[in-house]
Amino acid sequence: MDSIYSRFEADKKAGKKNFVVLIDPDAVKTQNIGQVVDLAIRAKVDCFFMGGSLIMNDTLDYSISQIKDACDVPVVLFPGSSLQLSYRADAMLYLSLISGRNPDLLIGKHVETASFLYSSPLEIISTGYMLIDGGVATSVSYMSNTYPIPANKDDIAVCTALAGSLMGMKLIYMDAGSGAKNPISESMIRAVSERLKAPLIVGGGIRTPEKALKNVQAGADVIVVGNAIEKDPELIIEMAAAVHNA
Ligand code: 1GP
Repeated sequence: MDSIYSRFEADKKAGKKNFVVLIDPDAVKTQNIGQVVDLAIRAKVDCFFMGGSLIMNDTLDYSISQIKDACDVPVVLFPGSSLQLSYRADAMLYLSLISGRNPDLLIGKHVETASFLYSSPLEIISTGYMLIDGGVATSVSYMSNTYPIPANKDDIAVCTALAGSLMGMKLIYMDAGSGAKNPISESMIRAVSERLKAPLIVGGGIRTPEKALKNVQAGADVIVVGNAIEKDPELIIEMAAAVHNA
């Protein structure tokens, strides 16, 4: 199997856009995960991301197994903390919170987990994670003890993404945070994507296929949606079509 990263990279070169469904492991027991997986297969969803800013239950392995038993769609850990580790996943976004100035999330947690991850079977994908102000205080901002980049400061977003790339991060993930009131503007996505060579992931507060389409037209390579799909799983079909047909 191609690595997840090489797929993102090849798809970016080919102009093919990816659609990712974010699953909160806490929600898997309450949500109808069978329905989500069926819809994801029909919609040809490219990946599942799995994680959350704060997980209340020890259901990560269980949640990943539910998906892996039902389909071949890759599962990528999107960890909100170093407790969110499971070898049942295919890969892990190795996140550095480069929009923030919390040293723990720039190097501290990485040192703590390095020995486990270095010899793990997971594909570890170095990812510059940028939190962008989405109009409300988000769990990720509170839990990470960092300020997001102001929503109208495209220049700061561009320089942060380029700095992450120069430091060797393979992916850049711009996130307004789960349930953001305002998703990231097309202007900011365009400004970053025009300069950045690495694949650009965009998420946070995307509620409609129209916004997903505008984001990929502005240069996002990968669109991530969690909340809206949790509320209405049928949206997967239209969202994925909007992204894939862009
Ligand atoms: C959050 O980017 C993801 O980290 C998805 O956000 O849940 O608002 O879609 P939503």
